[in-house]
Amino acid sequence: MRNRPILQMVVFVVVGSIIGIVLALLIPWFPSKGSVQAGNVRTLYTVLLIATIPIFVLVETVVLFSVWKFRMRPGQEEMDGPPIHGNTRLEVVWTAVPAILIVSLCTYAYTVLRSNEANKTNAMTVNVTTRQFAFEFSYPESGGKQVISSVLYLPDNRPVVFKLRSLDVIHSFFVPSFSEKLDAVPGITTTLRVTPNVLGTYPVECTELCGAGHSLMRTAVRVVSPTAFASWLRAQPANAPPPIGTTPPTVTNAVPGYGAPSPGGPSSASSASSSASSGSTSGSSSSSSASGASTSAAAGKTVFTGAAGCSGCHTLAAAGATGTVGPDLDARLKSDCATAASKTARGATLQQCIQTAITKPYAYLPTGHSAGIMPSNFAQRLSADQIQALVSFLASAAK
Ligand code: HEC
Ligand SMILES: [Cu+2]
Repeated sequence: MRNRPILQMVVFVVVGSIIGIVLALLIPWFPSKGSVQAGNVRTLYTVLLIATIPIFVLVETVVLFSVWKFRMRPGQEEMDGPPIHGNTRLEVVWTAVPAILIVSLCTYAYTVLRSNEANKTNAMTVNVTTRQFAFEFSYPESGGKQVISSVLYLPDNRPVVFKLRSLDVIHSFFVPSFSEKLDAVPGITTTLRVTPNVLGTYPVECTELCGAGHSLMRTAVRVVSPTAFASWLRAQPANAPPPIGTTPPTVTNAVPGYGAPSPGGPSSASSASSSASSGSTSGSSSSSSASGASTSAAAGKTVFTGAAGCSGCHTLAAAGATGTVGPDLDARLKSDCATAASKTARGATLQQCIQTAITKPYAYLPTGHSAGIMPSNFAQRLSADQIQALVSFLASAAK
């Protein structure tokens, strides 16, 4: 009866594995399923659970059995264990079996990854622009108009290619129900592919600690029928102002890595401009023409209406700008700059005031406006000449 303990262990392992697998499959590990990719990931996890639980139960059973069976009994304190050298057959088995298991699980996981990341035909591109602390979605394929939304709308059963960009720090775009997640990294464009296949509304979260407002960086994705999506897209205003708190799309043209790669390097924001048209002059050409005061003001208008995105947020008749996010520069710039508090914080002359307002926007906050909305990095993003041109342009345009 030398084999009795082994038999008992085998029974124990089989029964324990079955109970363990049933329990593990009963646990709802994942949020509701919303995409083709999520289905693949879920199947992968089920296979992993079924493969790993018996191994766990086997190892623990042998460990506990040995601890119990070979424990030291009274009177054995001085005794040594039996001199065992090894067991070649056992060693071959416990090396080969795990090796085969790991190689096959890795191969399977790799095929799932490949299929989830595969290029699908008929895919729709959606640009995801992240910044502290919001997501902005824009739809380049919306019939020639610029559609921007703070809620992500997607048609059911259509592959989507997300192009992720960041305007400031690293963020991470995560829709738990899609089982897909990717970082948005300043300076580069990252690509994520998802095919939503269940109608519904799911949370979108930033999963990279990106600053004080990180926990608020959330929005929703609404997967709707293709016809509902088409009519939503049609109903969106063309060239609408961006959702409050997000940077207008024209600004993103000046962000390195945004849009089509441009040979002129990060600061040349000439490509990928849709609404800005000729306005998005590259840094070099506008600065070379900015010599005299009047040409400088003209260059300033170009910067104002172009890639810097000023006109998306400010109203200014001289530039044909009608933005309403920031102060109306026609109505307020002169009087705001004339207040004592502004003179202290931004400098006494109108020129100094404008210069400071552009390079250190929150040094003084005009009544009714708060910090954190006007981008604070124009001093780095624009050349000194471009800022000078903006200052002359605004000083001459302010009424
Ligand atoms: C995302 C929206 C946004 C963009 C883009 C933007 N601004 Fe502003 N701007 C604001 C807000 C909000 C304020 C008021 C609060 C503050 O000063 O930060 C402001 C304030 C100003 C002021 C001071 C106005 C006053 O009445 O005191 C000036 C001047 C100004 N912006 C110029 C510009 C220029 C030039 C650009 C482009 C290079 C620009 N802004 C881009 C939102 C924006
Ligand atoms: Cu974030």
